[in-house]
Amino acid sequence: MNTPPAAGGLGAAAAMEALRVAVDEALDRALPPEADWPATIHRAVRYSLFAGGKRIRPALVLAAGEAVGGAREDLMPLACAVELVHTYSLVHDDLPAMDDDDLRRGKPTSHKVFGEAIAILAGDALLTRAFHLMAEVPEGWDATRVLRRVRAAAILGEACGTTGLIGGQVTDLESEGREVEAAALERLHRAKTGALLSACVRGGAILGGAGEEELERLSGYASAIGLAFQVVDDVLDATEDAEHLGKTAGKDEAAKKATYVTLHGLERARGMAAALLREALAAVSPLGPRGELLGAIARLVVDRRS
Ligand code: GRG
Repeated sequence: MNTPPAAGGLGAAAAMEALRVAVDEALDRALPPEADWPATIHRAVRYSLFAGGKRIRPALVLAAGEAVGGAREDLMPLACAVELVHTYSLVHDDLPAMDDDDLRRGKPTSHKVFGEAIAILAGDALLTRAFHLMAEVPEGWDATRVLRRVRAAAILGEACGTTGLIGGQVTDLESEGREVEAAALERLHRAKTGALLSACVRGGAILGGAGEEELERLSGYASAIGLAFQVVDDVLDATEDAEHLGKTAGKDEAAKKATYVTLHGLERARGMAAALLREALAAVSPLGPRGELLGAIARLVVDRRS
């Protein structure tokens, strides 16, 4: 895509990889071992969680929190919680009653491997563990740290709810086979995809102790990448194959779904993604070097191929 040149290059890639490893280790510690009773559900939860996601959402939590001076220890529970929530949404979205998909993260979907009932319960378990984890406040924390944790949990809860993920999904289901206007499509995606991405950035910033001005700046960044993420997803669905995507390709066209590509055409959709990237980069540029990782993640969102 026609995006501004990257700064940070290999340094940013190495930083992202280090975040991914740290998050995977924390997720592993946060979940019961596979063999623990009842083993089937622990296997199903771990199967989807460790199937190879890009970990963009946890990276956003850590990058936003550290940009405003937060400590990794304070940020990691939310970083894990957002990945647990995201994985739950993928497992449920793939169910026969929703998108009915066979492939996710390059592997057979949860219901194909474990059956529908266990896949539903695995999604429920992932969502429940996310908020359980947020509530596990260590002894001895002062009121400020506890309050920040509660605020971040509330932001995550709102993003999961009827005006966020769930609302977006309901609107998506109701839009199938209908004409959708550009404004309605944007609203749908700001809820379905943008709300969780925004909760990652804003929640991370709050945990890191951001002031009002920093929070507003980071919210602008979050809003731009939230929408860019979905525009790029639509472009990828129209242009990439299943091998690259790790999920079924061309589903939008097959389902006659309104997307940024069907509404605006491929080139304009690519142009929109590039403009949103510029907006995101402009929002974090006053943070200087502290905002570099956020800039790198915005590039990753727009330049990704899966
Ligand atoms: C509550 C069932 C339910 C659904 C909520 C978020 C959502 C709605 C459904 C998930 C499926 C979907 C198509 C979401 C749109 C956002 C998107 C493209 C998700 C894929 O995110 P990536 O690319 O995936 O970050 P990885 O596998 O890398 O983590």
